[in-house]
Parts: sequence; C-alpha cells; structure tokens
Amino acid sequence: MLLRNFVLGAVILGGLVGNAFAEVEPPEPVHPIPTERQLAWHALEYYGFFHFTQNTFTDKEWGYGDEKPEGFKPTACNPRQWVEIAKEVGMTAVIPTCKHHDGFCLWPSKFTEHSVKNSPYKDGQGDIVGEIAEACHELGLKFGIYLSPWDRNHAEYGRPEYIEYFRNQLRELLTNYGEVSEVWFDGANGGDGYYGGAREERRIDRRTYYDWENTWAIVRELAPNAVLFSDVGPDIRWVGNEKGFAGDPCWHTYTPHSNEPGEQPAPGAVEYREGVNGHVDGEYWLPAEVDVSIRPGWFYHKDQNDEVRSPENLMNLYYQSVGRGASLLLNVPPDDRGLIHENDIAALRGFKALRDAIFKTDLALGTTADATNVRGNEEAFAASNVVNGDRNAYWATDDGVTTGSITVDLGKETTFDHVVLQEYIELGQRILKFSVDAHSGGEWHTIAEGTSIGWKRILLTDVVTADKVRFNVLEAKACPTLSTLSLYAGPECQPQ
Ligand code: FUL
Repeated sequence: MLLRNFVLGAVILGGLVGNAFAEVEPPEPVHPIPTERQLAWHALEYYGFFHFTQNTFTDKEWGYGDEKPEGFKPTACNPRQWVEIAKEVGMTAVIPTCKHHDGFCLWPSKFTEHSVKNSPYKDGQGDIVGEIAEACHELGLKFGIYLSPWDRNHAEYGRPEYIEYFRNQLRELLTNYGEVSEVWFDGANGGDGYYGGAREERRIDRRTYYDWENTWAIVRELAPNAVLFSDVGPDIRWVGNEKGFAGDPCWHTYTPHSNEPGEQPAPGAVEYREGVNGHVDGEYWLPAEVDVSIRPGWFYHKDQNDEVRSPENLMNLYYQSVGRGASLLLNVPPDDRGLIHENDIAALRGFKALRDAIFKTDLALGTTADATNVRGNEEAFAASNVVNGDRNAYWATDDGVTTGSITVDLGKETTFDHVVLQEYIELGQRILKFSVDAHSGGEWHTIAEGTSIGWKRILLTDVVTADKVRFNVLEAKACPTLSTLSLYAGPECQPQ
C-alpha cells in the first residue's frame, strides 16, 4: 500500500489568494522489488532444518535407497520436542526432510510403501511430517517442506513416471498439512542408487527432467504464500556454500547464470558461487538463504556429539548471514532416539542468550534525528522515522538526491558496538555505498563502511562512546530510503 501525502499549501500570487494541494508521493520503486511472500520470508530471518531419515540409524549422509523401512526405529521419537526447542530458541519456522535422497518418506504417503507406515515407528501408525506440522501450527511457527527431487529408491527415477510420482507427493504434502511457508528443492540430482533393485547409475538432464516451471506451478496453486527455494529460486536462492556465510556485499538482486554457456540455468546447473554476493544489478529479487548444520554432518552421527558448534560460533554465523541481509537456516539433526540431542540444545540456548544480551536495548530508539534532505520536507519521510521502531516508516530524500546524511542525536554519551540498518525494501534495494560516523570527543570518526544493506545489515564496530551518530549515503541507485538505524551494546561494552 502506497503512502500518500497531501500538503495543503497556500498560494499567494499578486493579491490572488488560493489553496492548492501539493502532493508528496513516495519514491518510485527501483525494480526488482520483493513480492508479498518474499517480504514475509525476509522477516523470518532465523529458522531450523531437521535432517532425519534412515541415515540417522545407518550413520550415513546419503542413503543408497535400499534401506528397509524396518531400520527406521527411533526409540523415543518426539517431533513436538523439536518444534518446542525451535520456538524456545527463537526460530521462526522449521523445515523437515520429508524425503531425502534415499527416498524414504517421513509421512505415510499413499504413493509408496517406502515410508514410516512400514516402519516400527508407532507400529506404522506414525506421521512425523504431520506431528511437526501440527506442533508448528499450534505453537505459531511457520512450516516448510524439504522434498528431495532425487530419489535413489524409486524404480522409475530418471523416467517420466517418476515425475508424476514426485508431483503426487508434492501435492500430498501441500494439501494435507496446513499452511506451508517454504518449499525446499535441492540441487543434488542423479547418480547411482538402488532404483527398485536396478542398482545402477542414472543421469538426468537437470534443465528439462523436472519441467520446473510446471512443478513450481503446483506450489503456486496449492500454497500461494510459500516461497520456493532452489539454486535458481524463483523466490529464494542458495547462497552457494554450506559453511554458513553470505558475502559482503550480499545483494538481494540476482541473475542465475548457467554453468554451461548458452544453456538455461536450472537447479544443479548454475554458477552457484555467484549466489554468495548476488548481483548489484541482478534481474530478479532473489535473496539468499544460508543453510548450514550445527554439526559437521547434516544427519545425526553419535561420534559428532562433541563437535556441535559453540554459541559463539553460531553467533558468528548469525552475523555472517542475518547480519548481511540473508536468512539463517540452521540444521539441527534429531538423534537416533528421535530427540534433539542435549548438546545441541545447550548450544542453541547459549546462542539465544548471546543474541538476547546484545539486542536487548536499542540505544537509538526514541532519540532525535535530522537529515540533509527530507523528501518534500514532509514529516512522513522524516529522518526520525529511522529511530521510531516502526519498520514501515522510513526516511527518504527528494527525487534525484542520491547522497545525504542522517544525524542521530543520542542526547547523551552512549556506548555501543553494533549498528543495525534496514532499507525500506518494498521500494527496492537502493543504497550502493554508505558509511557510519560517530561523534566522540567533539570530533567525527568513521566507524563503519559498506555497500549492501537491504532487509538488514548488522555492523560490528569497535566499542564507541558517542553523543551523535551519522549515517551517510555515499551512492544510491535512486533517492535512498532507510527505515531503521539501531545501536546496541554487546558484552564488550559493559564496564569491566
Ligand atoms: C545438500 C544435500 O545433498 C545434503 O544431504 C543436505 O540435504 C543439504 C541441505 O543439501 O545438497
């Protein structure tokens, strides 16, 4: 919804007195811009992945597809516990591996016998996807699905019949489990496998086999609010590594390029390394999702119980993902009991405690701010919008004014070491280069510089004590917007 602003102006011309409306429109968007579903996804920021299947019991990362359903035998499985932990530690959504590459289904799909329905879990009456979905809907978390396009169990994989099967499963998941917020399609596709006993290598044409346009259309039809993730989007892109970092810069805009000249890009067939930075002039709004595991493996392995990331390590991942405008999809693999392991819980809680301690008090909130230029000199676009705690209110300059500064007067000496910035991305990612200065000891010092901001940028600075902070737009695609400037004091700022 566009905000309109009407100014009643008095026009006095040679004795003629009249009233006229001067209209201050919001800036024109700089395309591409996010869709509603992408905007909702940006706000999720931090959510969980649950890798769980036969691999949990066979101690593998990629099951071959010949695992027997009898082997799926968690002893104390409680998917609700997974969701409760996710909620407790501040995750906003979860995505379980409904089906990983081994083809085993965590829900009793009516299209295969290779599922929980033939396993010892709840004597074949269990539905792990259903239990997760129900807990999510009840506890207020978003629910996403990972459905592996590659299926090393299915006899018809590589042939048209499998596509029908895959789509049937997609429909099943999108129809029976309530609202789905994200659909996660992996790029790993084709290779050797069991394939109904054939035990052979099956290669597919990654560009054509899945007929992605029509597969994605099923998601649009059945889950219109869900974002689609893959190497090429169309809503969310892979960041191009599984190590837990987005680049600096990390532009929301991106043009997937094929890894073979002259061909169309497709999941598993892109120059995926470009995902880490995106493209400043990218053709599509295709923001990055950073997927990474809390352990060395994606699945639970007992011998990795002592290799769970520490809270500090997770905090670092957070800065490198959410802090650069991407989202953090953190994998927490349930163990062979079917529970989130104690060590993982301890790490997640420690990570939450660190975030809570740092981001408890926004030291800029409710202070005053001025700018070198305010769009139409209008309150609606005033600099104070960046410190009013409302992301929907933003500072903007007049058309054609692509540089400028906001000075926040903190009113007193304030110590901090985090600066958080947000653009009003509804109008596109506009700022190309910025700096932040602090006024301390009567002088201005530059404390941070950067390029991409977008949905969110968290900048770590030295410990600074200042009475004013200045945000400078040094270069922008068009008149810039900024909706948030927050300051936080990390533990280093506390008097020793
Ligand atoms: C990869 C898969 O091959 C891994 O097993 C895991 O699921 C990861 C998230 O995506 O491409």
